[in-house]
Amino acid sequence: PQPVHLQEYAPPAYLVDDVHLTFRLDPKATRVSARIAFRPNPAAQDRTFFLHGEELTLVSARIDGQDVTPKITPQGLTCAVPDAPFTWEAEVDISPEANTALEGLYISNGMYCTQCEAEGFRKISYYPDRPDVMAPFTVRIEGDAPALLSNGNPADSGAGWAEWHDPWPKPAYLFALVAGDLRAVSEGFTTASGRPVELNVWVRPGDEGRAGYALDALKRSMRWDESAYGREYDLDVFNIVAVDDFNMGAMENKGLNIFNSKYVLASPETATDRDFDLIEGIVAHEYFHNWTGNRITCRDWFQLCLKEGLTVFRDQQFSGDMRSHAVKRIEDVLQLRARQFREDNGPLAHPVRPESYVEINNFYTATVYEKGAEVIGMLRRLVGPEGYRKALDLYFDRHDGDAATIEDWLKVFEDVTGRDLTQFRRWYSQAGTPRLKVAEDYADGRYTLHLEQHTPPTPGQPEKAPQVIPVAVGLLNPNGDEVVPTTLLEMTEAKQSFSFEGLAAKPVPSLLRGFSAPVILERETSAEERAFLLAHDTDAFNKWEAGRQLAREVLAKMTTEDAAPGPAYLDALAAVARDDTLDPAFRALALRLPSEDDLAQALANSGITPDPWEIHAAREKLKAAVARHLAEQWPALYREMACPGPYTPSASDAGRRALRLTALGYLSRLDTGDEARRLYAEAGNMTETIGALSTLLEIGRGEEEIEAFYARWSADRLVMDKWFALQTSLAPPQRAAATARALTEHPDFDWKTPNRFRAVIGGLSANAAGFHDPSGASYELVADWLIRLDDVNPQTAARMSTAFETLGRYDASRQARMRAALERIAAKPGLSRDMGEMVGRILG
Ligand code: B3K
Ligand code: ZN
Repeated sequence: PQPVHLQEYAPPAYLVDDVHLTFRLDPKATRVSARIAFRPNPAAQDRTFFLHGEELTLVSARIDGQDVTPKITPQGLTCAVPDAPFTWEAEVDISPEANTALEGLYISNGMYCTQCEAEGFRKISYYPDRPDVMAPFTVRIEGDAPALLSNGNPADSGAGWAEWHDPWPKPAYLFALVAGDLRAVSEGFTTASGRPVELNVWVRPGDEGRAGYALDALKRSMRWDESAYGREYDLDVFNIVAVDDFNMGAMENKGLNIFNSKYVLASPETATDRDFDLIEGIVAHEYFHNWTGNRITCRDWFQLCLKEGLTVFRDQQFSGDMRSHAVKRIEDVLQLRARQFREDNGPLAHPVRPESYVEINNFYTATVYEKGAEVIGMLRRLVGPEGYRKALDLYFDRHDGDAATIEDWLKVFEDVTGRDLTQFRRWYSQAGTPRLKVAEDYADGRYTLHLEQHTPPTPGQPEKAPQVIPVAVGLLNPNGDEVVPTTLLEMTEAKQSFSFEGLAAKPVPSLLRGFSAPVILERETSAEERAFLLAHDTDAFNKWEAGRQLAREVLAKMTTEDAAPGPAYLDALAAVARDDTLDPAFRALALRLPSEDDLAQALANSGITPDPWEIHAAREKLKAAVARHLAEQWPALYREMACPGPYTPSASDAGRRALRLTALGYLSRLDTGDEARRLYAEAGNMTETIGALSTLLEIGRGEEEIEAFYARWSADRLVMDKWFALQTSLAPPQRAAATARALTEHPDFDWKTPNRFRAVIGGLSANAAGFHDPSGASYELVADWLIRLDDVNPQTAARMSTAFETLGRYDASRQARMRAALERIAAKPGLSRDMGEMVGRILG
């Protein structure tokens, strides 16, 4: 398959003024009739009339009422058309039942639903399926389901049919249809300017009791977007639907968001604090897309970060406002490093705005999303909150109704602030994580930071030019007082020095406060200095970061030199554990050790070949050492952090539970799991149940509890996903492949349901030591299943191939086995375009 290039963008030959669709629903043969008003695009050179269309059976086609015979290929059709506005009518048949790829119109658990982004609409109707063709849609659905939903406002309905009208011009990727036996949990909302809106969360009968939190989160999001960005909702209804079979988290279809049920349904008994947190964030994310994505969309898919980076940034701001900014920032950076830095430092590295792709679905990545959000955070830091708000106001004003580009986006910042963002654009075009080397000197009251930036080569980009790096710095006196509050240094050169005058003593720098840029800081310093910052830094992020660096260095030494953990680290950790002036959620994060994959990445970055089994062993040893060092603290902390009263998913209660469960984790290394077993037996909510169970699994116990859990929850799909995932992700390294294999033979392993597949196969890939079993057993198992899934659901299969993206880090034997597994995938007859591209890029 030929790649598509950003450079080749050409405006559409025809524009669409109006779309009418009629669906006569049938599992085997749904008839889709389209009436579309086309008009030649004066801005286009080309006059070829081409409509995308895949896996469609054309029944009839007419232009201005006259039958026509288009020329059909597997990708679409062409037809001779008038050189003036005309009406196109076509009927096609499609088979939702046969659609296992979950793209286009498909059936999940007896209900019809759609997923069109990025290019799924072409499996529903012949259409110019590209985001820069926007039109109002009117949709008629005929079927016998109680709920018949589409985008926009309800227009009319009767027995067995319903009509919807969406007045806001939109690209086809935002089209949606849902039909099935669904019940709405509803509430009214009045926007700031007084527009009444009906909010509905649609769930299957019986699930109504689990929809309340999503509905609440929706209301909070709507209010927040009004106050933080001045953005109001623009239709009479807002619908959210929960479906069980879904390739990703959720989808922002105009007025009809479709969600993976995992991110809608929650009750204290079935969902963990983490689930509640994710539901709030994802509901907000999809809602925020209404302005950043829908009202202003992307000109082409290369501009994906225009809507995704910005919307992630907005949902991060929202969650920070709802919960704690410090804790949210730490969690976001943990994610960024775990997923985006990992991607950016391997064969799949690509710019925030990629320049070519074979399958666009392969580019819904951590780089586009999370690094895309970081880039916006940097812009905001550079222009300040007021400049940012002004720029956004101008963006909404100037581009409402447009399919825009990154150039448009940056231009509003330039126009509002007068800044030249030419160099800043490199954040969008250069892949790879910049390294920021720091040296310093101090003499006569003058303290100088010498900064040097360097970005390693990435596929297709051997050389990198210097980027604009906002470095937020504060300086502390040796006694712990802050002598220079947070100051933003703007680095633009490859090497640059910044001085601070009038200092009485050599200060301790707190660098990159709040993680002010997505870079890897390289600075040699002592364990004592890190412990000092952990104790005294006024910047919550850097306080945590100091502890994290310390832990990483301790773990690295334990892994490579078999050293014992030093007192600087253990005592610093003890101080955090004891400090009850700190937010419990923060303490829980500070007491958590870096993950095995984080350490592997850190070792690889410093030129050492990581051995996942040694890392695992060292990390276990460190856990035991921390457990012993604070032996007296854990039982007390565990008791004190119990939440009085009934469960609430509030950030403060969740923080207490997180700290309590962290204490339990350490405690269990001293009491062989007695306390965890007690908690499992008495747990009053899923957070505690999962906390107790994972603690037991981590110390190699919990067999009885695994059985009891199954007996209690086997009828609940979402809870069973947790049961599967826990066992594969926490299996001891030697047993991981066998555990996963056994679970793939379990009667409840519905491998065609993405959530279940991800629970088992994704769980194994997330078990760093287990996945990197030196025998290659896990590589083989994952490859077997990716091959199998590829025929059924290429998108999900391709996404999961990223388990192999770290290939270059490991020893020759592991690399050879990973390669063999990948080559076996590559050799599969009829391999999908999705998987072909991924495996090709990983193999290099
Ligand atoms: N825009 C969708 C993602 C679509 C993924 C297509 N493979 C969800 C989101 O980012 O909000
Ligand atoms: Zn999004």
